[in-house]
Amino acid sequence: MSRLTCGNKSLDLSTPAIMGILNVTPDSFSDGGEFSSFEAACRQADNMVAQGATFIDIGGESTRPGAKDVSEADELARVIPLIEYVTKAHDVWISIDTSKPVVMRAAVAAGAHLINDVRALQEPGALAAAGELGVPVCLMHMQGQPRTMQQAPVYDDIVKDISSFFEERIAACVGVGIKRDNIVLDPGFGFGKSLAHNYQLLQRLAEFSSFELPLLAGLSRKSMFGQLLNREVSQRLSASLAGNMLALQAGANIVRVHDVQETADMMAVLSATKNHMDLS
Ligand code: 9MG
Repeated sequence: MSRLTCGNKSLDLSTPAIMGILNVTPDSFSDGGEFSSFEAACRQADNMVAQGATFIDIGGESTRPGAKDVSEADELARVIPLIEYVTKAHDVWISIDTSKPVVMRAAVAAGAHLINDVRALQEPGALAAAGELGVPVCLMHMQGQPRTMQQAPVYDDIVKDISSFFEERIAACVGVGIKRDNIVLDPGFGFGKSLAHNYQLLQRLAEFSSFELPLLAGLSRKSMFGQLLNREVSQRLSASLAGNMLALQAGANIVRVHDVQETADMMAVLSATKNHMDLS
């Protein structure tokens, strides 16, 4: 059974959990800066908790293809007040979406429980910081860097290549004292993957169950739906729900989404189907 622990907090992931996305960036790829004011971001956190989010993933750096770098000071100024607000207002898991060790340390000091790093703790000092902080980590696979990652990504066998990366990063994490059970794996949909790679990954997602670690799927509103359907970001809800449902059926334990209420409804249908004998 998958269980994450952080201090006296413990989360059983045998029932899948929703991670609500809260980007506080002026240029984030899918909410387009909608929550860049502090008040709006607080209300969005309140809504996501009320709608059933187990995690609120707070990020101050956009990782969309071609996004500009953000300074440490700007990232801290965006995320720390929000972490402080959510810590006080809600009993919810807070994940900090960052690759910067300084932000990791300040975020955990402010109340964050999990480090969600799209660079899988490969930036200088990040691995050591995560080891010292002792919180769960999510290791995401990305081929290349956000600025260039969509320029002709290549794999021999996408699942084997990502699995080798996971093995190396898990060993590095365990080496600095992170408990293996506190590692979440994420194949990184849209991060250095072609359209065909993304759909192959979704089809083969269950193969990552061999790690016996929680699996996170980040599919919400991604370009793999926009490209397939020729839909703008705001028109990708149905496709995101379909993708997340497939991911959950393939064993995903956490889905990272913008649309918490709609995802919770979809998950209720999945759960009722799985547990129909408990229904009257
Ligand atoms: C920050 N971020 C953007 N997309 C993501 C994804 O697919 N997974 C994770 N873990 N983080 C993401």
